[in-house]
Amino acid sequence: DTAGKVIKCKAAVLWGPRQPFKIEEIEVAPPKAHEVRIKIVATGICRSDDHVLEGLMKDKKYPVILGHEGAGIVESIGDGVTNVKPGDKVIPLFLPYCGKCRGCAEPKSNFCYTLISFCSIVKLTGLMSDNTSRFTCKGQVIYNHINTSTFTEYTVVDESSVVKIHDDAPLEKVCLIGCGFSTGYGSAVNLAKVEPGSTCAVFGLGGIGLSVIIGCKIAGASRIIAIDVNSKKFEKAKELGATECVNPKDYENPIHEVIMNMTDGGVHYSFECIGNTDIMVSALLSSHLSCGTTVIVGVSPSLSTISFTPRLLLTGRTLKGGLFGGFKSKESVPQLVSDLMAEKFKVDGLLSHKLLFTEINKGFELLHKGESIRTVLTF
Ligand code: CND
Ligand code: ZN
Ligand code: ZN
Repeated sequence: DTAGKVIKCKAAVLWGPRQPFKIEEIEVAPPKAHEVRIKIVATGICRSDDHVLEGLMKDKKYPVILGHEGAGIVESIGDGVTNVKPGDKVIPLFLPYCGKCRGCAEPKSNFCYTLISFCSIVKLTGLMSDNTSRFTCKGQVIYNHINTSTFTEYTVVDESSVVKIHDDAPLEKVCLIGCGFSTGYGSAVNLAKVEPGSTCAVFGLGGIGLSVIIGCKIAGASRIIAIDVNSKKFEKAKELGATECVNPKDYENPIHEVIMNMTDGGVHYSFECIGNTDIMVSALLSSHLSCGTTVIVGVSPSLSTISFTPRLLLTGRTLKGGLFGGFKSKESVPQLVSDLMAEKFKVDGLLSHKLLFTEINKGFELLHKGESIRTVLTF
């Protein structure tokens, strides 16, 4: 029985930006009050992890254990934890849900204010709510990543950042509900509220963009235009519901002009799923000038800004964004897992590679080469 004891295990530690992950032996302290220690069973690799690897998040603290798209089994719980127990299958929630704050209380909001203490949009602490870490390696404190840190055999999270899922859930698949699938799918159905017969344009065909396509299709969109500079992504996009695929490199005029021409004046819904500020403006310019809605899903580098004339909005356009596809995480994740098990949707099309956790650097190499959609690491 490991409850109450320090666990020594393997973790992929990132000692600094633009370095390979090192598989290290780390110590994971027992969970304190209102915390949960989880044995991770599977984790996906999301581009947000790569943004930290590339050093784009300027206030990020290193060394750090990344990963926020995992699934596992509760090993032990701290005092006062009531929503999960040892042995439960769980998904860590990078977007917490405390159920008490102004954000959680608002029916239309999914932003839990707890996130601000862990990692507000401007300040990433990398620590637990008591301002300490549960991870050490070679005597050094290791920071966590948005209170999930799934690139480790064991992690500790706040009880607001974990939820129990179905006992029979296939963890190697449902880990994608921890970020990629839910973020993309929810961006279409919750944030944009795509309607039957509408036209959509999806910029960026990674795990997030392809999940937006799944959402647009389920919502009944009649045209789904998939855009990527990597044509290798088109086959999968079509398989999942894209009706047309466009590579901006094949055109001389700017991509928004191409989309405007294709759609006689713009799409109803456009989605930026890259994290590129120029493409955020392109997505806005591709939307219908009066009834178009643009959703920013991609995470831009921490200090970047966008500029465009506000007149683009005066004609009636809507510009919005959101985390985790607008889902209230703790309420929605168990339902999404059950829906997946009932085959209301599939995530198999997103799963391109499966590797051992210790092959994590290979997983990131596949992402950099544009060869993978989602690589799932197993332990
Ligand atoms: P991934 O890198 O797999 O996909 C991005 C795609 O965009 C790739 O296929 C690229 O080829 C393509 N691309 C790159 N540049 C261009 C360009 N100029 N024009 C057209 N296509 C281009 O990334 P992902 O799907 O894992 O993540 C996408 C973004 O979503 C990324 O910024 C990530 O950090 C963000 C995100 C947001 C949230 C949220 O809650 N809002 C959660 N997780 C990730
Ligand atoms: Zn993510
Ligand atoms: Zn809250």
